[in-house]
Amino acid sequence: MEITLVLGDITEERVDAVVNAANSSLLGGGGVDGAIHRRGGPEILDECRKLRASHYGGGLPTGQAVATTAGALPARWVIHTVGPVYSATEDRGDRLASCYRESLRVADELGAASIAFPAVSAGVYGWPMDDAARIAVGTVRRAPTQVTDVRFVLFNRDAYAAFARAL
Ligand code: AR6
Repeated sequence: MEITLVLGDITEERVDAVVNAANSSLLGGGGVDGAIHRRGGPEILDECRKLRASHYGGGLPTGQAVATTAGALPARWVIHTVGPVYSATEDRGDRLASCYRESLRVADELGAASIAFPAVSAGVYGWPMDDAARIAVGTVRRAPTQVTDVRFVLFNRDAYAAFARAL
């Protein structure tokens, strides 16, 4: 597996699967989630609504992942995962690691060879960037997966620097 760091907007990545830092409603939000739905168009939300009506009536649980079309994005699929909200008093690192493991497991089911991850939980959900990067890189490196091209797409220089330190 080759791991690459990219400074930029994840919606522009030409990969098989782009990972969305969603919330359990799967019905959109701000940050990466907002950008993916804006740029990918209404097909993504349509599939998300169908998932809510079928498998995930109560929402997608934290740490799990599920795929939809990528709509108008250059990618083929969006893999939605729900990161944990950061807590200073409770260690939720396992749940954050699970987002990366489960996203790669779904990517394997799809037959994806390349995947782009944002820094899950490190925006609105408040995770300190260095710790989020350490968990992301460590988990992906150890994951049993067929994916050969993993990109972490970071939105600003501080995030990029944190992932570079973690690598
Ligand atoms: N490309 C790459 N990274 C981005 C982009 C982009 N286009 N936009 C933002 N980031 P966040 P979370 C970075 O808040 O913390 C949503 O409302 C951002 O700078 O998107 O998991 C959902 O609906 C940060 O470093 O995700 C949930 O309610 C990282 O992506 C909630 O936010 C993650 O920030 C999820 O919060």
